[in-house]
Amino acid sequence: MTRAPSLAALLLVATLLPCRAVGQAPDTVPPERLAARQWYRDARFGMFVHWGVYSLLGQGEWVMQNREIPVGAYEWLATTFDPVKFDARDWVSLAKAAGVRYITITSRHHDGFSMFATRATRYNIVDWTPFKRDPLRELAAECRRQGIRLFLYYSQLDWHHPDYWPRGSTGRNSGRPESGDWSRYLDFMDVQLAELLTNYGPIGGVWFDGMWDKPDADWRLPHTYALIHRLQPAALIVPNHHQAPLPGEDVQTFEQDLPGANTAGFNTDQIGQLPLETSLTMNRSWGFNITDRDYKTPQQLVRYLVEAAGRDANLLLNVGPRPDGTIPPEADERLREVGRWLATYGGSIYGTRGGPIPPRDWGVTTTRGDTVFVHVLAWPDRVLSLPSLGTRVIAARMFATGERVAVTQSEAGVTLTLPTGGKDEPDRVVVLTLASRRR
Ligand code: FHN
Repeated sequence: MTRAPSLAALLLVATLLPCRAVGQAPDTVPPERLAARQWYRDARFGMFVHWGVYSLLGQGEWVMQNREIPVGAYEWLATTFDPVKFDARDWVSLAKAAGVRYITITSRHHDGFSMFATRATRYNIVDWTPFKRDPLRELAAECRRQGIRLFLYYSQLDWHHPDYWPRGSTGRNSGRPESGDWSRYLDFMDVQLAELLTNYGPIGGVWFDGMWDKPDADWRLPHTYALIHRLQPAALIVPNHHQAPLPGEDVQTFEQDLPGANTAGFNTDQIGQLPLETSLTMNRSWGFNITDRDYKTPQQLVRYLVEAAGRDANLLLNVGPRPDGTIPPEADERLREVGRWLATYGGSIYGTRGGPIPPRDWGVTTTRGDTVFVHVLAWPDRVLSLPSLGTRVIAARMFATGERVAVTQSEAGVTLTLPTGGKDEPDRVVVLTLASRRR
């Protein structure tokens, strides 16, 4: 890996170079980014990792805000962060066993602490803690070694930085001076983003979060997006701003909701043309929460993955590692369980697209070429009626066993007679081979 550029060079890269790119017509998406979007849609399943100083308190990643911990006290807490049991190989091997194709890790969350080596502030894991190692560097190397793509979560919201001013809806009781220079804060972020996209090899993309704290502020997005697209043309921009997609973005992400739903209260119902993703907690917390035992069952997680795929969306399933760097056993076993399911049924998820039948009470469909996978998630009866697929079904069989499924079809639709067994399966997958629409 090349020697990290000086802060001056980074400032130049971060502040001046993007200007040239900004002139481009919005969204003329270069081929390598289109290819990266395709890869992303085929990947279907990622592992989200919320890990940082907040893990020490075991009350989730919002503890600084929720307990109104002043900057000084939180800075002291950060000096005690020493995750000696962190092992990138363990994390990536678990991700592989789970069947995920990419990992999205918090390089910096709202507490403003950088989980990577940076020249932009000493408030980072290498300079501020006894750990002195750069977990992102180790993870990036191990992801390359095991063929997993690494995405970087980057918080635009900052409860620590003095220049995050004027304050937004949060971070008001952090004891910072009531002053600051917003453009200096934006420069600071661009310098860090330049480091993240220069010092860690090829990065799958940047997962932004926190803009909703100051929705009316000028976040200088075209500038920052152009910087990212310039430094790594294949890197995808995944913004969790809960709005319809903006120019320069590559993925539309939803949180704790399937696309189109809004039980969380902040997800938009405007679904654009970009690849889709939904992020989900395995219990109720993103960051490690020692008392949050409300874990979803492996069956519920498999079903959510399938429901997302049936809506043409990826699932980004979260883990909140413990302060020593280990993965909670409840999360470990659930990831491996989902991985075992994908080892059998992965062919009905990876590389597919949602549809052709929109989501139904009984389940969803996914498709690839002339094959349609009917995911029967909840259906008490043997006979299942489907609308017309626009062409003839020439064969139907159970995905796992190959058992033939009886089909009757007319212009009005298709009726499948499901086998009696398998009702306790999280997802009974019927494979329909269609007469090619091409012929
Ligand atoms: O505030 C964050 C939260 O801590 C977490 O990172 C989630 C992940 O999608 N996003 C924000 C809440 O919308």
